Amino acid sequence: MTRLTEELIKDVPSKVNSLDEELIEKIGMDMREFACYSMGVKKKDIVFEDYSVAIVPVTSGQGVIGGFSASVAAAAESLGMHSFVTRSCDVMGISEAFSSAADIIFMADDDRFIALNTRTRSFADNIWATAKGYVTALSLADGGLKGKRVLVIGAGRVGSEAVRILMKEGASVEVTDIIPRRAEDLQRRHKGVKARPNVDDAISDNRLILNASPGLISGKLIQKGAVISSPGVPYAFDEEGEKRAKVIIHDVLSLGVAVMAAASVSLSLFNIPAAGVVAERLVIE
Ligand code: 2YC
Repeated sequence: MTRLTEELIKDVPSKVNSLDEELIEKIGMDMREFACYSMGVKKKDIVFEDYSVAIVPVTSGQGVIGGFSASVAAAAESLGMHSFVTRSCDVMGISEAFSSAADIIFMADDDRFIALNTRTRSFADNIWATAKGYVTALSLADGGLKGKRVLVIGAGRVGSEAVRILMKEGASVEVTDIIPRRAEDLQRRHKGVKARPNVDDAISDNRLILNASPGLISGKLIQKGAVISSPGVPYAFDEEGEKRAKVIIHDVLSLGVAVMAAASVSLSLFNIPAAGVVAERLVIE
């Protein structure tokens, strides 16, 4: 997944509310309801207001991204959770989160971004949550995906997870990547998945698209009436693409965070101790 930058996320806190309106228009529900729906629970099942959330800045590797913790906090807050960014980073920050009795702790290093439930020890992973969220959004935007052909652009961690989830939804999946071998690997791993060596042809041939790539996509390739769910960062579409597509669902961080929040909470509802939701395979520690 693309490493976020301060520039890419600078508008997240101010856009969380307009994102709600956008979601209602595109998929018929706000972020809070969508987060519950993506986890298969009813909006009333999760009282987000009951949860306190700590975000711990992590300085390892390439270090802290300016605004990242504040953006995650704003996304959690917009669901109704009570969130705060710890004053300290790293282990000191984790101890601060625990001594503040946070129910959920969000933290990200360069490789993984998780939401850890301190009560049930369950956790949700951002790669899985992003794939799950954007597949769910695509399904809602087009009235279900069973038996429909869907193109996944980008065979990276989110794209690969999206292929697996789409297969479970009963979609017939094509995958394309600028490195053809990565798409072929997924074709080998998932029976029935079709690798498309030519990215442009694959895009022109498909009305339903899940774009999990960091590349820009020429609008001339987009089918009229295309339904596109696009976690890919930075935003991939030009004016022509926006004119041709029926709907494009995209945001930089909030949707994945919302699904992580619902996952880290709802697993405790199912009372599965010490379980992590990594790509829907419950990892029993
Ligand atoms: O500010 C901090 O605490 C940094 N350690 C955060 C680093 C996040 C790196 N990951 C990403 O930029 C993206 C995220 C959207 C999730 C996965 N990759």
